[in-house]
Amino acid sequence: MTRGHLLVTGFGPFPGMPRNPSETLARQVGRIGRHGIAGFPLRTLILPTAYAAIPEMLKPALAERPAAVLMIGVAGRAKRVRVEARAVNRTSRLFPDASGRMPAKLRLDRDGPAQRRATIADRALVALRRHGVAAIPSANAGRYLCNASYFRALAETCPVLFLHIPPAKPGWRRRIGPALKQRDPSATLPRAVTGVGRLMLVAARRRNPA
Ligand code: PCA
Repeated sequence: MTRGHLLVTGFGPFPGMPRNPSETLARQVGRIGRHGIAGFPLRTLILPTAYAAIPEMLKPALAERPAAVLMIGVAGRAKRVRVEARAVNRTSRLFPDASGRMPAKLRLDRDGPAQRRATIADRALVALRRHGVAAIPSANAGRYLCNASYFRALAETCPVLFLHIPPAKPGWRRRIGPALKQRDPSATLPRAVTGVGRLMLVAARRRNPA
């Protein structure tokens, strides 16, 4: 039996977002963790922003039994990194996906619960802030692909968390002391998110000692 891995997901472009910074960030985290994090290997998956990607790509990736799943998406109007505490069993028929399709139904899963909650959001918020990122808690991941993917991933028993990032960089930086200021600011967010991955893996190991 494998001990699992950290699955880090980002999204590709979608209408109104020709370049998705969540893809860049997921790849940066992948590079930082290329030799493993907390003894676990890391896998990066960039999902097309399309409803079909959930059964075709996310579901098979979850079937590989990751030890933890860290998901990243962009929120067009966010000024801060948002730690998403839950996903709802809802979608919207207002916004077509990257393939021009709308979801078939307003409920994501006919037999699923109204919402699914993350167990690790509070700790992740603390870790991000400690790394110099002005993150805020959120209970609304939207009604689009991020919420839909998160809702599916939260059906797994391992730690799962979704981070929404702002499209532009400056907003996520905290007002920080001189020591942190000396660091390369563009490295702050990838390092902080890698730190969240680490704490998820530690939590996974505690839940499920090998
Ligand atoms: N953001 C969108 C989908 C893909 C992404 O990066 C969302 O918030 O649903």
